[in-house]
Order: sequence, then structure tokens, then C-alpha cells
Amino acid sequence: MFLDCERNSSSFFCDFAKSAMTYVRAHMKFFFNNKFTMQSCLPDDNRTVTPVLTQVHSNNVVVTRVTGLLLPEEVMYVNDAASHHGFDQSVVVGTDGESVIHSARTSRTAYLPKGDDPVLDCISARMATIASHPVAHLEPLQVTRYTHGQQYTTHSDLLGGDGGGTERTTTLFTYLDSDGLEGGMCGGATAFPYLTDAATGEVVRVYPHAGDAVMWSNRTLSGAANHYADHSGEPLTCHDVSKAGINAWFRDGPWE
Ligand SMILES: O=C(O)CCC(=O)C(=O)O
Repeated sequence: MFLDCERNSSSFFCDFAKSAMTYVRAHMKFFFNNKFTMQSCLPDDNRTVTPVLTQVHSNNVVVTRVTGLLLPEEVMYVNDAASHHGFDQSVVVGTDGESVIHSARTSRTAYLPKGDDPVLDCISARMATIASHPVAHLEPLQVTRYTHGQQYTTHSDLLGGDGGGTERTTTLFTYLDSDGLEGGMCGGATAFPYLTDAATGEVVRVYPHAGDAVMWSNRTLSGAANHYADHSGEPLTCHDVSKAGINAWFRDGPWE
């Protein structure tokens, strides 16, 4: 029997079929386009952002490029907020879990406290949506800036027991400055030395573009440390270029 839902619009079957189709369309849009549309975080700004998620690599670690995560004015806002908070020499986690200055990491870092600034909190919430983690699990954002010659050599973001009971499961690194680095002639990539690009046979590299991000999980599906996710911030090899990014680290429990 054929039921014409245009004419029998009030039947239970037609209502059910229509809501099922709406649900399927909404979810297909997400699964096949990987797109969300979200409001600008800036005051009195009615623009939206529609970040696009593209898988850069899938073997051993899923590395995802997030194009258009921040509007150019949001990028400026975070850069200004970081300058306002002030930059210090970046640190690494030492052998006893303490923060130490180390030649492996030569950039400078500013810490942006949580809950102090509605624009930064809104950006954090957007990042949590993209990373599919509760925003309560996000550490305070850290902005890292590099100039000529600066780098962070290959490392894991996992804390290995030094995280006060929780672990950094997911990293979302959002580029805030990519001046002179696009095109790949002056270094500055986020590189994954244990992952090979199937097309080029080279190490997987994501080049900075302000407003975009790169995201990956630091654990395997079974929850073990995934050292294929070890990565570096490659040195900036030209003068007069600069790079900055926000480290958004999501823990496997609330951050406090
Ligand atoms: O600079 C990059 O591309 C990556 C930065 C990084 O790995 C870090 O700060 O932990």
C-alpha cells in the first residue's frame, strides 16, 4: 500500500517518517560534512563560524585539521589577551613532574586563566564542542609563540602520572600566527615523526594557518599511551617569520 504523506500529512506514520528524515538529514550533514555552525564569541558580532574537520592521517593516530575554527578577529583577541597576560620562557614536564625550562622547548608561553573572560570561555566551549570533550576537562589555555630558530622537539603531551590524577587525552592546537610559514618553505610545521604520509612517503606535517587547528588523541582506543602521537613544533628556519598557537589540552576528568 502506498501512503501519500503530502495529502495525509497528519497520519502517525507520516509524522514519524518526517521526523526520522529530519533526524537522518541533520546527522548525515554532520557525518558526511563534519560541519558545525557556531556563533562568534565576540560581543555584538552576529557572524557565525563553520569549522570543517578533515582527517589528515588515520593509521595509528587520527590527525584532524580543523579549518576555520576561529574568526580573524577572534585570533586577534586571543593574541591580545595573551600579550596582556605576558609571556615567559616555555617549560616542559621534568622527570619528577615539575615544570622545568629545557633546551627542547625554546618558545615563550602565556597562560590564560579559566573563567576570567567571557570571550575566551566561549572559545574554550567551541573547542570542547569540536573535540567532543566536556569543557570542564579543559586545562587553562596556553598560548605559545615562536620566532626564528625556536622549536619544541619531539615529545608526548601525556603527563604519565604527573597530572594530579588525570591525563591529557586530546590535544587541540589552534594556530594564532602563521606569518611567512604558509607554503612550508620556512619550517614551523606541527610534525608527527612516527607517522608517514601515504601520498608523499614523508613524515606527517601540518603547516600553520592562523584560525585553523590540528587535533589528535594521545591514547590508543584501549586507553594506552600512543607514542605514534608524539609530535614536534619544527624550528622556524627563516628570519622575519613567526608562529603562535593555543594549546588546548583535554583531560580524562575534570581539571581543577
Ligand atoms: O608548535 C607546535 O606545532 C606544537 C606545539 C606543541 O606540541 C606543544 O606546545 O606541546
